[in-house]
Amino acid sequence: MNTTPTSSAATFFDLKSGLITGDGVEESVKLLSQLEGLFHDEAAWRKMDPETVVYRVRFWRPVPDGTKGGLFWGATYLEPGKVGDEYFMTHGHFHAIRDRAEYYATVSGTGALLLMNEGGQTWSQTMTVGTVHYIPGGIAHRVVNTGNEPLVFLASWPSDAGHDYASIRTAGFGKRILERDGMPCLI
Ligand code: M6P
Ligand code: ZN
Repeated sequence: MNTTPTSSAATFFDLKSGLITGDGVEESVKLLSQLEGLFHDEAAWRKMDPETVVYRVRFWRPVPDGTKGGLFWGATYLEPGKVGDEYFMTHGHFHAIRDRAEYYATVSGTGALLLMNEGGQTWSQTMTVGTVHYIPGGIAHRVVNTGNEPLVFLASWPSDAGHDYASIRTAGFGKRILERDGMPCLI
C-alpha cells in the first residue's frame, strides 16, 4: 500500500465557483462528440456542434491512480443545455472495483443525480446548492443539469475505484431525465 502524497502542497477550492486550483490539479474536458450514443435522440445529437463542451472535471490525485487506501477529489462543471428533450449530463459510470463508494456535493446550479444498481433499477436525487450525496458501492452514477446555469459539484472517491464506462455504453441507465412541458421528468 502506498498512500504517501506525491506533494505536500495544499490545493484550493473557491467556495462560490467551486474552482479547484493548485499544484498537481488536472483537468479533463468532455465534448458532445465524446458522448456518442448516450442521448436518446441521436438525430438531435448529430445536428449539434460536436465540439460543444458539455462538462469539465478538475481533479487532484495526490497518490497514483490505483493506489489502495487513498482518496481523490475533484469538481465537475456541467454546462446547461439539451440534446433534443434530454438535458446535458455526465457520461456516468460504475466503479471498476465495484464496492467502492463516493461522495458528491453540490456547489451551484440545479440538477439530478441518477443512480442505478447492477440490475438496472434506476432512481434519482435532486441536486441543489449544498446537497450532499452518498453513492454506495455497486451503484452507477450520472449527473444531469436541469437548470439554466452550470451545475457544479464536488466529488471524492477512492484512488483505486477506477471507472467502468463500458457497461453504461452498452446498457445505459434504466431511466432518463427528459423535459416534459418545460419541466424535468424521470422517464
Ligand atoms: C465526478 C467524479 C469523477 C468523474 C466525473 C465525471 O467528478 O465521479 O470520477 O470522472 O464526475 O463523470 P464521468 O466520469 O461519468 O464522466
Ligand atoms: Zn464515481
